This record gives sequence, C-alpha cells and structure tokens, in this order.
Amino acid sequence: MKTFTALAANILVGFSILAGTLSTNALANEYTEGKVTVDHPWSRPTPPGVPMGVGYMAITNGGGSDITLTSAATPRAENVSIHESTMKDGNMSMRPLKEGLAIPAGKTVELKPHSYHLMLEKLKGPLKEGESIPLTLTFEGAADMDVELSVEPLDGSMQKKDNGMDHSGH
Ligand SMILES: [Cu+2]
Repeated sequence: MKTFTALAANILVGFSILAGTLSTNALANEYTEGKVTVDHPWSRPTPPGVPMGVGYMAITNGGGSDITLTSAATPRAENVSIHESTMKDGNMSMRPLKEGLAIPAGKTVELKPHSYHLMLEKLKGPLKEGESIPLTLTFEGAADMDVELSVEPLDGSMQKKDNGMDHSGH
C-alpha cells in the first residue's frame, strides 16, 4: 500500500510538472518549420472601430542561406503589410518594406514595438485579449509557416501573472 501511495504521489508530481511545461510552451508558443523558428508571435488588443492591428515575433533563420519574409496573411484582416518604424526628426514614422524583411543565415530578426512589425490592415473586427489570431507567413527561401498571434494585454500583466519565477528567462 505504501508503494502504491508513493507511486500515486509520483504520478501527481509528474503531472504537475508536465502541466507546468505545457503552459510554459503555450506561452512561449514557438513554431519550427525546417530551418526557420518563429518565437512568441503576439499582438495587441484593438479598440472597436480601429482598423489596424500589429504582429510581433522573433524569426530565426537556422539555415546556411538568407531568407526573406515576403508577405503574411490572416483571415482576420484584409491585408497584412511588413513595416519598419523609425525615428525621424523626433517623430516615430513607419514605412512598408516593399522588398520584404531579410533574415540573414544564422541570425534572428525581431519584430517588436518601435521596430519591424506586421500591420494587420482593414481588420474585420477588434482583436481581443486572450485570442489567438491565425497568421500565415510566406518566405522566399523557406517554406510557408502557419503561426498564431496571441493577443496580449497592453500592460503585459497577464504575462507577468502567468510567468512565475521559474519562467523569468522568457
Ligand atoms: Cu506599421
């Protein structure tokens, strides 16, 4: 009986460790297709009536030749553009990257606030906190990838709350 109890306890511990691992992975939501890894694709909630949303992620090219993110698409918006935000004369402005976004061999390029980003244009409805937005990334030099943007709160509080001490490296 003792053995049985110990075994049950072990199983319970095992389950909670597994659950912890799963939730960490869900939060980190990393996608890999061949030599390309997309880490933590995320977006922000949009207020009703605002026609544009954003898409951020880190794209790693683990291959030996350069690739280019040439376009992206989501059923939630009529168009997705690849943009770069830059400071010009003290003002933040953005421009579309008509040639796409190059990810050199062996490098990671981050799409993040005030830098490269995806612009979800003509949204069909607001993006809501907690949603997952399907997104297809098209590359030159690599296969297309389907990922999901997790819509995270503006202040990042959900991430802090769910990301306990043990996930601080994320
Ligand atoms: Cu933009």
